[in-house]
Amino acid sequence: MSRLPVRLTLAICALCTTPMASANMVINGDFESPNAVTISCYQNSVAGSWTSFGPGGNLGSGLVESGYSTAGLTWPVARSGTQGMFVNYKDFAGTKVAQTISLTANTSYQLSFSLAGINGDAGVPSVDVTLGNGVGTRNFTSAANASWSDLTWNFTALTTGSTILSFTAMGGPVNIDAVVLSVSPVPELSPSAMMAAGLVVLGGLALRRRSLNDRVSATRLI
Ligand SMILES: [Ca+2]
Repeated sequence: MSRLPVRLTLAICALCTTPMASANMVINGDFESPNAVTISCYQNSVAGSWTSFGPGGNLGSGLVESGYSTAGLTWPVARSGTQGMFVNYKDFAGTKVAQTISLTANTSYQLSFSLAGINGDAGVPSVDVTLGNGVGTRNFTSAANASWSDLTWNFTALTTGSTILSFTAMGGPVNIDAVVLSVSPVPELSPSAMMAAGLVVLGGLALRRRSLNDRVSATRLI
């Protein structure tokens, strides 16, 4: 086969692949349940499948309604839906939110979430995201205000089993929303691309066969 058809085949494959959809492995990743309207912020309790931790009272972490405001502090408008998760200062030891998930060895995942601070608080929002199964911890920061940063972490699990996904405050108070954990997209060849690639390969084979025939004919003439 000539080299040109091979390159064309690869180009078509690259252009026509489509990523496979993968479900969100995190339950209640947008923190919309339970309803936070009547509890505002500073909850230190189980929220859906998330568990929020902290010393208690108004020093903990928990669901916060969109745009909640008090004492000169204004929380961000929710990145998704009408509420998010608030995790207080690192000085309030153990303030974090966590959920148990399952990972599979040698599988690549993508974690995405949004991070913001609070208008009126100068603390830098910093959060450690931690996973077991050989993944480890990665730190993320956002601007010291209520503007959301959309963040992504691509990683590969080394072992199989359940582990805890946690977000721990490492600086100023943080807000988290729109958490999505999914298996990394795997390119999948679409039917039309497979047909186009097949035609290119067949064309290349036909060209090669004709070239060989021409050479054989030329040899006989000599
Ligand atoms: Ca939300």
